[in-house]
Amino acid sequence: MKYSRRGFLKAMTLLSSSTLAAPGLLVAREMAQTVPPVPDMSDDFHSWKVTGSHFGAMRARVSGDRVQEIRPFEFDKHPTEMLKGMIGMIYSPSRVRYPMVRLDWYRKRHLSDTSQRGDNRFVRVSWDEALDLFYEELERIQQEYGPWALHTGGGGWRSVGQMHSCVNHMLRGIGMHGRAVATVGDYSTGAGQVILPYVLGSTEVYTQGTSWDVILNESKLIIFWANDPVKNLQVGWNTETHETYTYFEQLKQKIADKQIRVICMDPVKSKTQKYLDAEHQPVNPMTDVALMLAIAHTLVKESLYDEQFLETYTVGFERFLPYLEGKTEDMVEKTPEWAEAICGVPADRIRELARLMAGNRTQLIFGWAVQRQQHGEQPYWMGAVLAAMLGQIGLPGGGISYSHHYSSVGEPSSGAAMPGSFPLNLDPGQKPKYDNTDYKGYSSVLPIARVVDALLEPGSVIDFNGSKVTLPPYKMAIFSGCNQWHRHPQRNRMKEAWQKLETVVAIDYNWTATCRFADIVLPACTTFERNDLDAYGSYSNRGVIAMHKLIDPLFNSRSDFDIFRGLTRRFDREAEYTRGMNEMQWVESLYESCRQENNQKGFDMPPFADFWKTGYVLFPKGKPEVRHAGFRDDAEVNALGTPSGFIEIFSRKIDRYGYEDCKGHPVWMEKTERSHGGPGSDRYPLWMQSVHPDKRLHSQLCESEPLRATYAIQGREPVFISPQDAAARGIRHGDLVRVFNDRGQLLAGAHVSADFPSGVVRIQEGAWYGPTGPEIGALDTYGDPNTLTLDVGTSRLAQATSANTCLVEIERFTGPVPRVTSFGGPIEVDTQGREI
Ligand SMILES: Nc1nc2c(c(=O)[nH]1)N[C@H]1C(S)=C(S)[C@@H](COP(=O)(O)OP(=O)(O)OC[C@H]3O[C@@H](n4cnc5c(=O)[nH]c(N)nc54)[C@H](O)[C@@H]3O)O[C@H]1N2
Ligand SMILES: Nc1nc2c(c(=O)[nH]1)N[C@H]1C(S)=C(S)[C@@H](COP(=O)(O)OP(=O)(O)OC[C@H]3O[C@@H](n4cnc5c(=O)[nH]c(N)nc54)[C@H](O)[C@@H]3O)O[C@H]1N2
Ligand SMILES: [Mo]
Repeated sequence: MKYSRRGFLKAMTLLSSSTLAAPGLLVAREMAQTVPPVPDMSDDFHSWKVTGSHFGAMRARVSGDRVQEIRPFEFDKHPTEMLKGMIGMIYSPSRVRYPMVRLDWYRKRHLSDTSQRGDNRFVRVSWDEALDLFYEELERIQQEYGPWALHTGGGGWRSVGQMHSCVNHMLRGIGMHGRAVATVGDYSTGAGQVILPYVLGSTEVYTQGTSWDVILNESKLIIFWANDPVKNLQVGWNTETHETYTYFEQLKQKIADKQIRVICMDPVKSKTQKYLDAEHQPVNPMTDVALMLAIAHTLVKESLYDEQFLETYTVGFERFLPYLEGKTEDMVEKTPEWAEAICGVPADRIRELARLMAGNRTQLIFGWAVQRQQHGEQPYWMGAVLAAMLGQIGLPGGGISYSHHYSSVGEPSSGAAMPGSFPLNLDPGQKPKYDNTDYKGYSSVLPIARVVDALLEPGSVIDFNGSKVTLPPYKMAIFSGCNQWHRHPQRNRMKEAWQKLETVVAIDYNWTATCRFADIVLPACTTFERNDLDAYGSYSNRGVIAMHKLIDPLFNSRSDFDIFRGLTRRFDREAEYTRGMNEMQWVESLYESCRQENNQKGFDMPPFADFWKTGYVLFPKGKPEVRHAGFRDDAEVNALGTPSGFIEIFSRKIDRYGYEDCKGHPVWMEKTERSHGGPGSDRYPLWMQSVHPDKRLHSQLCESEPLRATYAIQGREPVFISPQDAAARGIRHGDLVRVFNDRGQLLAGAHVSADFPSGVVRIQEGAWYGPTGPEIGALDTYGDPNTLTLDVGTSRLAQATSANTCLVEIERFTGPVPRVTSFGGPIEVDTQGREI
């Protein structure tokens, strides 16, 4: 029964030696011979500048100080369409051109009328004046209040580049001055990364998964559960390689050849389902736990579950089984008929799914949207329980994964070291100017999705992952490398909260809504306007990519490094901040440390000058791996990081917290609002999902006019709606519509599509917020879904975002059509408020 990992690796070598790496270093030149060049390359292509991005590596032709053309890097076999938006991003009319200060703040500083925030009237100032104002505010906050009064909101999708990573610059720069309120978790996997360590012993969401080579050879059934990898693998956390698309090509073929069956569990026909021509299993939104419970119920009733696996590798099944059988708690048996009424999947089909999963080598692959909703911890926990009952965790091509749609997880790591980054912390021995650790009883760290609660309910105490958090009423906030007014739910609630802030600083290259709602706005330059380097491949460690500066910073923009040099100079910490090095010295030193480390590991890297000229170093493909194989091999030696060391179907720790919204084992819980007959659906019958955009990275590239023109409808963000729901409302494809609920209202363009079932609509996250005015409730003129979403924590456990729990109604818009206010920057005024 026991599976030996070593035995498996040997078998792999025999099976697919051609795909495995030869020992030693595959140097760039050899690699070039095995990878066909991009077909329409011009002769001088290799002399074009190289750079990296979330969207992939690219080469740029620059002449006359202008980026003329951008093409995918020659090793990228599956470049994203988004590259077509790059030039439009650099030269967008929404660039922040000059340091700007909000009119009323300019007049009255921190005593300004904060209800005017968002009216978009700004006064242009010099860099010296802007940095003086910024510095004086930091001084005032630390002297009048203390570290609890300052919030540094970072941790978003700042541009790639290890030297210029802007969040690091902000944290180190501000950190030299004083302490602040920090955040923990993120908007992506807030619920998953908290629940899974209790269940599987690691976050799972950011870990390398079973290699695609293994899955393609061993799996007979793959379930993409709430997952659209073909859409979401277009971008990566570091410079994306798009390597995993090759496996999707192979998977498509294997489906056609009937070697592998793929089912997409999703309310919507996803891009992945359509690309692969896979089976679609529609499921009502937010009801996956009910479906999984009924599958588990069938496994028990038909004796299809792996008792021996549960016995050997898990704890707590005996506490879960009575719930499943309706003998405890709600006293409801979780039969397929019970589930059908909730999730909409016919009972017989549920039984069929259970038999299919138990009868085949089954790989469950979850996406993340399903945990970005109320009780988002539950589907992840229940997924793990289901996988444990199937008994295939740790087998090649079996078990469960929560990361295969992200940053080319599944392409094994080369094992090479990647370059480090500009430090975000102070150096050892360095102290902030205000070395004050007195937070006056408030928590110094907030769960990230609760940062707005802190402003609206200051001083209140909330539960979080077994501890208590006292919300600090911070007075000043600094945002860099994130777009808070895109990523956080419920705009009108944010508007109310922002009125409590005395001072807001935003640093960005784009005039986002976060800038519009700030007081001091500082223009960063884009990643194309500075020199840097990046990891090529976030998990595959495929290589190191040079990021050549293409053009000088446009307008009055500066690199984040230069911005914080200027700030730290104001309190005599510039030399400590920079360690006395300039941009290129930093880039070279990050490269050289990486080179030294790799030399010790047996990976050769050329001297810096050669690397900079060639533009890249590539490493060979890594060895395939199987997630949890070591644990399966020997559960004692390779115990999981859970309290028991085993998979926890029942968690005594969570049970002891006593949270009614996250109990000791996974359970089905009704949501505060839910479509398809759930609460609130009589007033607002449509579930709005705000998934990740196909042609943007969140709000990035929304400003790119050529790209936006490919999907906008009447200049607005599309709202996807089923033909039935559209017809019932007299809406036709291309109509301007108003989408609304009690939380807000927006204009969007109707995109009628049969990919959507009745009761489900979609507005992709990241559409730029553009209200008609600063007042609460104002109509959003472009279509930011977070105008409508709900800002509550997933549960007391994770306190993560619940953006995908959201009901709306839609109607044809017939009134006078307001212009879109989202793009094009501020209204520049003089100090008297006269428009310039
Ligand atoms: N409704 C809904 N909301 C969601 C989600 C959802 O699914 N539904 N998803 C959530 C998720 S998973 C995430 S990760 C978040 C993403 O939220 P964010 O990470 O905040 O989103 P981005 O739009 O990528 O914002 C990055 C900002 O950094 C700026 N920037 C880029 N490079 C630089 C630089 O070099 N210097 C400076 N100073 N600024 C720079 C960009 O211009 C942009 O404004 O959104 C969350 N919000
Ligand atoms: N193109 C592109 N790719 C990206 C990003 C981007 O902005 N653009 N962002 C990156 C980031 S930061 C992140 S966090 C990831 C996000 O990765 P995810 O959160 O996994 O992605 P989403 O696109 O929001 O949703 C994936 C699928 O979940 C389905 N879904 C939603 N709710 C439910 C439900 O209740 N039940 C079921 N069964 N299915 C449901 C949706 O219909 C969709 O097909 O993507 C990354 N990749
Ligand atoms: Mo994310």
